[in-house]
Amino acid sequence: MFGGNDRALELWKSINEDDTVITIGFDPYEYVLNNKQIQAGYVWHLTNLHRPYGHKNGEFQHRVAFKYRKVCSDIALVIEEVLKYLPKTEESLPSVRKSLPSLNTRTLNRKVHADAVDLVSFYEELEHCWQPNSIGFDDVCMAYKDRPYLMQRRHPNINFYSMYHGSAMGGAFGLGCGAKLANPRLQTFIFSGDGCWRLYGSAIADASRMGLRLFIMNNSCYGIIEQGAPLIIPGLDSKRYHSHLPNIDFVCAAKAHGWYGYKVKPDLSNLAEIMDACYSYDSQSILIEVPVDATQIIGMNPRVQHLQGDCYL
Ligand SMILES: Cc1ncc(C[n+]2csc(CCOP(=O)(O)OP(=O)(O)O)c2C)c(N)n1
Repeated sequence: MFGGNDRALELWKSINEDDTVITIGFDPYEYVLNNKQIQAGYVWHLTNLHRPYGHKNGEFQHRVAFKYRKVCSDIALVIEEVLKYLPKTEESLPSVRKSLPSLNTRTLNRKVHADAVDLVSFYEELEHCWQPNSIGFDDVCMAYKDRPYLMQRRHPNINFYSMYHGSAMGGAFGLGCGAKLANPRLQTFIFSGDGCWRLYGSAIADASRMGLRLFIMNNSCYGIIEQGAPLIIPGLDSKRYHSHLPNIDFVCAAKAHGWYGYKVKPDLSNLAEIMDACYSYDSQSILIEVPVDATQIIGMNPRVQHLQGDCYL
């Protein structure tokens, strides 16, 4: 749902009583189900948790419209067994990844203001840069709907985690620190917004030698609010969104806190060099400021469709 590509959303919306859905783990919360029940005739829930968060009597029957079955055991073992019965698709082979068709059909606006990067080109270029043993986190900012939307498929070199369930701005920075502490050999990337930054920015000096790679998607505003508010509170004077943020020079901020700082050029001509630096330096933390135009809408936010009246983004 949130961050889903067009084909995934189309399939999800088409689910009906004739379908079976197999969930590997199950986090049936608002950002995934939009407060609706899964409409499949049968939902199989594979899990290793006896009491998953938000369960009723250990189960999620209340989150599905029809039949529900929970299989609680070693998930890997169950999947290995199940896969024997599913048809093999080429998609599972990393070698054919490059030639796979796009799963998106919307036409995206590529015209951004002169100082900003085109996000489509930015994320596409990054796809060529990921090296093995990388891990990434999307903070509660547009990156958590845009990056997965454009990336579409899992990259063999990097596992990404998006912060939409807890949805507390700034949380990805803590996750990045945790991942790096748990396994210092992981190349750890965090995608955060200039609004999210305001929740942890004062703490970055303490992480200057942790070898973190922090991308700040800087659009001088709470972009998700700016994009969502017209749908959620139609007719409200945009001044009352309170979404504007005074600009910060993030490269200066990085250097002032003992980090290295780079700014991505609008034409992306220095992105490869910046990524080389990310993979070359060891324990030195690096901040990368990405100038972004908040009017460029990439990933969908289906969640706003049911957020009306008294609600929180
Ligand atoms: C602690 C907290 N406060 C408020 C929100 C509501 N909220 C969700 S996204 C967002 C804006 C994020 O702004 P920014 O980091 O600049 O990212 P952008 O949307 O511009 O990409 C806000 C205020 C939240 N999720 N968490």
